[in-house]
Amino acid sequence: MMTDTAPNKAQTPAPRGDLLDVAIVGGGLAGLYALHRLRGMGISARVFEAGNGVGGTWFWNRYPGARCDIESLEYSYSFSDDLQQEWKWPERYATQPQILAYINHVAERFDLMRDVQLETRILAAEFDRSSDSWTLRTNKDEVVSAQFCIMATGNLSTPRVPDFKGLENFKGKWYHSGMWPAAGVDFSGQRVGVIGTGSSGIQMIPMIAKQAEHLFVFQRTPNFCLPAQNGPMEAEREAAYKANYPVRRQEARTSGFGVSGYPTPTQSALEVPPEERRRNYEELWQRGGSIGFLSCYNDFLVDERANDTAAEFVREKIRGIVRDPAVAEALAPKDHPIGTKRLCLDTGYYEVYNRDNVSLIDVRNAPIEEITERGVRTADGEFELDAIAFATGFDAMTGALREIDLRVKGGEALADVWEAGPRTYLGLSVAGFPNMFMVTGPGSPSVKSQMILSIEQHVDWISNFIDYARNGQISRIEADIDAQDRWVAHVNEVADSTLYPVANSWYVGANIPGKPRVFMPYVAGVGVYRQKCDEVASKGYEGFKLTGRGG
Ligand code: N01
Repeated sequence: MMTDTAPNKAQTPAPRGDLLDVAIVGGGLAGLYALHRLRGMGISARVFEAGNGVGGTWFWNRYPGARCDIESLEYSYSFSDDLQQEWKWPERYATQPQILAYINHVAERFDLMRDVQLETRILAAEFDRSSDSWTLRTNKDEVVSAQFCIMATGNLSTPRVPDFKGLENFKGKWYHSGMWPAAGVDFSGQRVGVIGTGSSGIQMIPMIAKQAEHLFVFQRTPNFCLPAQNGPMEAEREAAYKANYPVRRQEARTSGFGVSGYPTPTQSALEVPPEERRRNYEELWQRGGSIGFLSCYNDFLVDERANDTAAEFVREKIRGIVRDPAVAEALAPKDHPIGTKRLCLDTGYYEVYNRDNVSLIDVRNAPIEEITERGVRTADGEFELDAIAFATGFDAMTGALREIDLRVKGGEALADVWEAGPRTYLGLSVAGFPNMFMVTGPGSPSVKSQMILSIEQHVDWISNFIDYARNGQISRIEADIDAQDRWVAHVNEVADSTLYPVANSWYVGANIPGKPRVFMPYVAGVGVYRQKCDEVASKGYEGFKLTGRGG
């Protein structure tokens, strides 16, 4: 772990000529920490961010109800003890505005903004083997050169509106969860349609229902939701955490999902008497959050029979909450094992269907045929709407990278190399793309972990390499294709030993028509993964080809 570093008021390290040491693409949690870490090492680095503010996911996803599904005492940076001691989270689970305020505070506290270039989208990046450097081109036709490129472009940063016929004809207003207007939207007195019932839909639906005259929820696939049991931060809880932070953070780093307080389970759900198992699930339900369920039994995510004990518990809860039995049944997921799609955390989600102004519309059996001038037409008829909120997800994990024309001079673009799905070494690097690192790329725990912990791990690993390169006069690092092939095979083998690939989730790209079905995250756990990355580094960056200056 890096030690605490005061804001570096000293000079930004000067680039060598016009050449930056590192160009960082993306000004979210990953890009900002990378900048802080590298600058503290005397490396010249600059962040290029498309938005007009920093924050990444938490800058763009401003829909009503947006909130993190990991407790904030965990979902926060650990690199600065002063920061984690000083910052006060008002609730157990922070809202989007609270997290954005935290990120802006970090940017200010560590004096980061002077090296962040806002409203600058990187459109292309080309590596030249003769100079071992990248040339990046921005949307403003600027050209930037850097020895290394860190892609801190996020896993869920390419919002996707399905290709519905007729959207351009809609006379009302439409929005997407991932591109929500900063000024907010007032739905009072309106007939609103929400399309999509993943994490974003589930969070916005109860909020919009309170405002709208009528809310129509267009559901294709129901998801499992667990209650957050959110509430104001309890003083004792906060104090206990803060007193114990070093132990907590270390425990998280060696855990499965990157969250402390959930030891690796040793018991099978099938070994436990049904009443005891039920009591356990009930306790987890009352405690709130999803990590408890995901870590309760060792076969929860590997054995369908074990998994179904929890799935049925949640389905019963839904039947108990939703008064109309037909609606309850439509909301009860039966097509995938619980936890194999992102478990949603809700506040009042199922209860919302007891309101008179909310209707659940099944678009599995009667799909959306077109968006009309007046609303949404499904196979069952037309629903007149004043506004549509798309909560239809993202081109996850690969979308942002594939949108940039990334290539080695004279070579194939990354988008083409990944035509059949992403292939990486450790989720950090791609064979054939030297001096480029990804933060939480496909093939790393990424979205199956507490993201900030995984971001810090990757940034620290990359920064340590850059230091190693500087000291060892290394000008180029490139993943070995064989090492990459072995890593991809290992990632697949681990995934195939679980139930994850069974579900049609965005983890396998199933939400994007035509996207190759490849399970993208590494699910052996963050502790195991960290060990593997550390081993690679300690063996002189095994699996990478390093080239010295002039070599
Ligand atoms: O997106 P999703 P999301 N017709 O892809 C439906 C993170 N996140 O933005 O399942 C009709 O999960 C689609 O239906 P189906 C979190 O990691 C975190 O909600 O494909 N429906 C699905 O219901 C999360 O997993 C937080 O059948 C269509 C929905 O749209 C990830 O972001 C909050 C459709 C998309 O769900 C993505 O979540 C929010 C069509 N043509 C997000 N196309 C927290 O921290 C798609 N759908 C709490």
